[in-house]
Amino acid sequence: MSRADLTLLPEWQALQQHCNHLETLHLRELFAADPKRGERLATEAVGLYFDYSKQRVDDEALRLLRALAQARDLPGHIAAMFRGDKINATENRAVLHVALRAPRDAHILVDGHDVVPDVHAVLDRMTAFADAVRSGAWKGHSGKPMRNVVSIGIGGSDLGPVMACEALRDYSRSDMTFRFVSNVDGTDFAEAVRDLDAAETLFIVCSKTFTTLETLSNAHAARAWCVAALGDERAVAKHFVAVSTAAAEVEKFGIDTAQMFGFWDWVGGRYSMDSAIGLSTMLAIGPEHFRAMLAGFHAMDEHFRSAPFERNLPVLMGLLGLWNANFLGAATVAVLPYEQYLKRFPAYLQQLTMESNGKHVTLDGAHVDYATGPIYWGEPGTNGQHSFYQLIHQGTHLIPCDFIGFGQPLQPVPAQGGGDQHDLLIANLIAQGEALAFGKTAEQVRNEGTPEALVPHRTFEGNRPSSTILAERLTPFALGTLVALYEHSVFVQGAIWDIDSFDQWGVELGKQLAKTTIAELVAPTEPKLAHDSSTNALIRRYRALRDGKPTSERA
Ligand code: G6Q
Repeated sequence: MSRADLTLLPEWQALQQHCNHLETLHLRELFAADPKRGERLATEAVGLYFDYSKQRVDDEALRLLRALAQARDLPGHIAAMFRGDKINATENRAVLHVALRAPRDAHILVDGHDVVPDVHAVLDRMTAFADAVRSGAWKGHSGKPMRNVVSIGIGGSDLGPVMACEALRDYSRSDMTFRFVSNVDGTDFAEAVRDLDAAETLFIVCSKTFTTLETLSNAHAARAWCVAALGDERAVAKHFVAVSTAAAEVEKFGIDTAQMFGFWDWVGGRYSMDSAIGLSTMLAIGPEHFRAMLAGFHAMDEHFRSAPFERNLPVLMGLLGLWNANFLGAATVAVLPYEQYLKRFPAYLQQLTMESNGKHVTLDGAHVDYATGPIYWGEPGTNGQHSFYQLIHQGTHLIPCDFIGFGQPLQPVPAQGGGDQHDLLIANLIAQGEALAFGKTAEQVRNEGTPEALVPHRTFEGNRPSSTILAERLTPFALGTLVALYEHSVFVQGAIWDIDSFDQWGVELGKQLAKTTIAELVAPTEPKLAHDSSTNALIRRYRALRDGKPTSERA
């Protein structure tokens, strides 16, 4: 049987049959039949409590999902990743973000070479640099210490550090400013530096390839801004460092490779926040907190590698996501952190999950006949409750939710009438999961005295699945565990779907397409256009709008 024949596996077919049965049952019935369900279908590891009792599964569904994982040799896939096998087949690369957080005494071989000492050598250089900048020992061209850090990068070279710097702001140097520039829209750069003094500003140019259009454009803009303000080309040496795998390109740009922090082709962009790409995070929170974050990642790695599937968090989360996507037909997942510091977490997860598992062919190129990666989106609670939750509660789409919350606030604020506002926050988290699962029957609504005409409008069907993740406090360690949980759950799904979760040909396409179009936009006279009629007209219209041509002359 080819690996493409996932849906022909007996385990898959048994799941399908069992799903037909489970679809007749409401979460109300599942909870009523098992008073201990809420505790039984919950597990805890490395400081994360994971409650999946409000997912529409029973013991048999869970057993069959684990059997499916075995049938697809998930243990073999996990071992292959940790061993450094080239599991990113289309790019012929190992996938070893787990090596980025391996302890100093670990050994992980890529082509016979132990990469762990290389990882720690870079971490040590980052530490020395971060200490120098944070202590003021690193001086700018005019002798001033650095108070502003601007990280330039995009996609995987941006989203992780942006998310981590926001998530760990409470652990950051409040006397330093951290900004991020990603978009090729000049507004992004202009707004990021508007109020900064170039003499106190350090730029970190982050690009694995160092050829990405957006990043190079912004890096050139930054260099011009810095040199113009400081009046000397030589200022670049003190105000620019690079993070890249491409030393030659870094040199070509004009940054001395002595000021380059390296990483390796076995680190995927969206899995790189704990490589040197995280230099801005380390500058913000300091080397010790950064290493605590890595320890959190590593703790989850070890859990993933060794815990039995029954209580393996990434395996459970991955399997439940697959169940929702493939059997219950859910096309999306809402990620709802009840923690303001995690406001960029859904955006970060969008890349992690959708770039990894947004694939339509198997590893050997066959078209899949099952859904792959769902659409991830979300906003922090409680804000979302006042906008899109309506659709989750009463709309026609099934939207499984991940609720994320913490026991202790980082910013305690007394609530009116006693307690802390944090209690109010978490009360909302808990109540939302309950309402989604159990809803409100027409009878309950009637008993509240609701006029008959309004009963259907005020009835909530419930049976909307969700998981809840609770941890004690949002620490660097906890953030590491949380990110690694999602990284590995994406891996679990990719392994079962038999797709390459580590390539991104769709991104490469974008990088190519704009190159042709830009030439047509900037040509002094309109070039001969050979696109479809819509694309041709848009190019003409843009040129006319840009050049302020009168309406009559517009295409
Ligand atoms: C991530 C993707 C993509 C990449 C960016 C930036 O997995 O490959 O988001 O990170 O396109 O690429 P560079 O780091 O090479 O500039």
